[in-house]
Amino acid sequence: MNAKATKTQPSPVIDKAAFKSAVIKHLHCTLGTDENKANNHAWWKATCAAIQEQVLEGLRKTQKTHYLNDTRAVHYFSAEFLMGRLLSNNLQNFGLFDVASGALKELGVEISDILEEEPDMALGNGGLGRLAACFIDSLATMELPAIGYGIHYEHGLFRQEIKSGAQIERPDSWRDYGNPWEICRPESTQEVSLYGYVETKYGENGRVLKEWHPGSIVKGVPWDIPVVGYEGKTVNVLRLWQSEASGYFNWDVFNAGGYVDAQRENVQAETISKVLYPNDETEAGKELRLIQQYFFCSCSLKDIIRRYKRAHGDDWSRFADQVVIQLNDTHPAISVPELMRILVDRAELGWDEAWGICTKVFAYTNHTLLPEALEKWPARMIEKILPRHLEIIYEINHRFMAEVDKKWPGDNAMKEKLSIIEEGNEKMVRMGHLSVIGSFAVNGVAEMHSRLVKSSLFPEFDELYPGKLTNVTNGITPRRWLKACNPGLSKLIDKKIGDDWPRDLDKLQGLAKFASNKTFQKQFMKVKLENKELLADEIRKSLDLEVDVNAIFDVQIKRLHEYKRQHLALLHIMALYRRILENPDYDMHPRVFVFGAKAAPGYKLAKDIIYAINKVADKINNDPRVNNKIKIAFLPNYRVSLAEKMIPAADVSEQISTAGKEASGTGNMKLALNGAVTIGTLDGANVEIAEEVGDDNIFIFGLTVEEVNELKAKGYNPYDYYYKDPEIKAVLDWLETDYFTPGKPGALVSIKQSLLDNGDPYMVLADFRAYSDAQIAVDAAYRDKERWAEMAIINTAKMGKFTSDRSIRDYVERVWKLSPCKIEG
Ligand code: RUG
Repeated sequence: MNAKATKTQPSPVIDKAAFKSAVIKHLHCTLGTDENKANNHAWWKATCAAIQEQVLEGLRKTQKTHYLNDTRAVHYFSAEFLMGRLLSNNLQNFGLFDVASGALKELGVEISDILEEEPDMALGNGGLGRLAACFIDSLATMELPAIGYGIHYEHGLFRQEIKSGAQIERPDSWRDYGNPWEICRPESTQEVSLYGYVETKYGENGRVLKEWHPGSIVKGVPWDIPVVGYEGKTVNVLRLWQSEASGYFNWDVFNAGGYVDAQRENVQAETISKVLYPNDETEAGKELRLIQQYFFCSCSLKDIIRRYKRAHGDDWSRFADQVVIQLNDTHPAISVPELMRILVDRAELGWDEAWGICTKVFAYTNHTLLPEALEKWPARMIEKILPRHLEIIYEINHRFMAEVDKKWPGDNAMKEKLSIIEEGNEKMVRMGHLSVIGSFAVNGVAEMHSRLVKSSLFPEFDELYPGKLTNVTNGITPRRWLKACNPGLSKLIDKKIGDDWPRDLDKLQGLAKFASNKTFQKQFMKVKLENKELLADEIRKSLDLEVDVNAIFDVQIKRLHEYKRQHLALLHIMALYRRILENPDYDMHPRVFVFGAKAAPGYKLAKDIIYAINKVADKINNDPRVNNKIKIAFLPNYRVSLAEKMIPAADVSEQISTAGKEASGTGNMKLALNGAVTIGTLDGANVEIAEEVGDDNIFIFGLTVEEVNELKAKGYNPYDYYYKDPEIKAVLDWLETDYFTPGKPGALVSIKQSLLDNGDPYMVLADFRAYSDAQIAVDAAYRDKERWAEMAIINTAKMGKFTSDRSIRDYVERVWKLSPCKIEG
């Protein structure tokens, strides 16, 4: 009994015949090949070019409409945009996926083969960069005027290879064969100054004028990537800046025979956008990274101002009405003094007027409470690279200190705490404080995280600026994370409740009433099984490992970090293995533990954990005594396109961070949306997922934030757990032997050391028993097929809250105050 479907799929803008001729035209005229000679790569490029015709037409109309309407727009500043692949997404959003697939079939080409040709645009590390990508998708879908601004990295996040169990980093060369989506806009090139010194002059009426004499100037060349909204009406832009030397080479040096020196200058300038820093949640502390941040912020601000001036000339009074800039983390925080510099030094506005504009333009998103991830730059480094900006930061701070003194008269400790400048051996500039002070709104990314931002990270700022700190819970785009990546489930949902859920995810609620319907359960689990078969193929191809699709697919995919506790999962797997060795009849449903994770190259313990997972996998996967009850698959090079294959196949979603450490998580939302049941701590957005799905449809375990803090306060000693729990002791001691690393005793010992001698900073041992008990409950629940199917369906049905459209709606209402702009025609 199917619900009446409301037909709201995007209607194809062209038909199959027209699409086919567009593909052939591009094969011939753009690529200079033909149907007989073309390989999959050429077919992919020709297909991209065919759809790009529609994309560019949409872009032209959108830009014209926004210009004519002089729209207020949000400018999303982010050092990372983890876009993944675009072809399938763009086809889906134009309603052309089936058209393209049919056209290609008639040409003898399988669309699934050519989709695999597209390199991922991996211009981000993880959650933060992928969030930015989901947000620009939603902004376009909701017809909101928006531009994403970032860096056109030549090399995105490193490609991970696993050699003898260990992570090896290889460069990612996503543009080696060109990127069919991007358009270079040399006419909008900007210049960025660096280094040098500041001259103080005196103007009319004794006004102090500051002139920055830069030591170096580089060019920022923009590349535009069109961002197609669902139904293809609004096409916004992601503008990424590439660095270049400002004069191709220095002709004087060249003529004097110094060609190599001249080239060196080019190389230095081009280095700025060469590589993405592969750090997630850790402070990079590198001069080049600060230059990268300034480079893209400066280019973007100048670009925004150029556009504003085209409409408003030198009248700055409307700037804050037209422009809102969202700072994605502190990475773009240097924008605050940069805008002040432009307004005060260049436009010659008074400080108060300039500050008034600035603090109406910027809003800041905080993504972490981890102290090591809160950016601080040495003042002397800023002084060297951006001497004028340091002066401006000091001035902002000086005036802010007066505000603090007004609120807490004479309280020097408070001043020290809140100051942008951290005094110590080395003076540091706290970018978080600068962002809070320079913004009109500050948000955390999940309810619990935002509460902690208020209560423990910035409590005094909350007191000083009531109402400035707020929450916007993260979200994910259902277009990519269900419709495109899980066509089986999408079609089943379309049939059951209609096909308008990709725009209005709350519609999935309509599935809840079928959760206990046997027929629907069978259909739902059949799709899951088919997806598991596809992932099993991938595991076979990638690891030469056979896995049973009737086993529980237990998936943990995220960056590797101690706080995310992949090592808790590992200890539990070792414990299961030990139970089986001790009792061959140990009763458990077969399980495939699937991992995907990259470790920052300099993060030794994270790399050791990857090594340990692979070594334990080698042993268990090949031990006949295990009788296939456990398989472990660590899939190398976790990235967006791999996530799209893993997520639809997951039965269990591992979200096991130490409570209070994961700001939100977004993988948790993607997995639940695709019918995986979460085993997780009360951390980040898990809390809200639990609220949505209800206690019966999630496995929550472990210490709460309050309990973590209490335990820490009274003195946490991991040895208490080691000596008290024989299983914990046994698995930790096992790590010291050469059982998993024959001939190399001690190869895994760093994990034991971190959990005992180093004090177990993320309380893995404290949560181990609760985790193991929750896994026993998962096992029992899975064996009741109907009960499990019901849980899985409820998870999909209750994910409406986590669409990034809702996040964007919250930003629009609470922060940006934007209006949609219809693109006609
Ligand atoms: O760790 C956080 C995730 O919890 C969150 O979901 C994501 C998006 O808000 O951002 C991640 N994050 C935090 N990435 N980098 C940082 C610190 O700079």
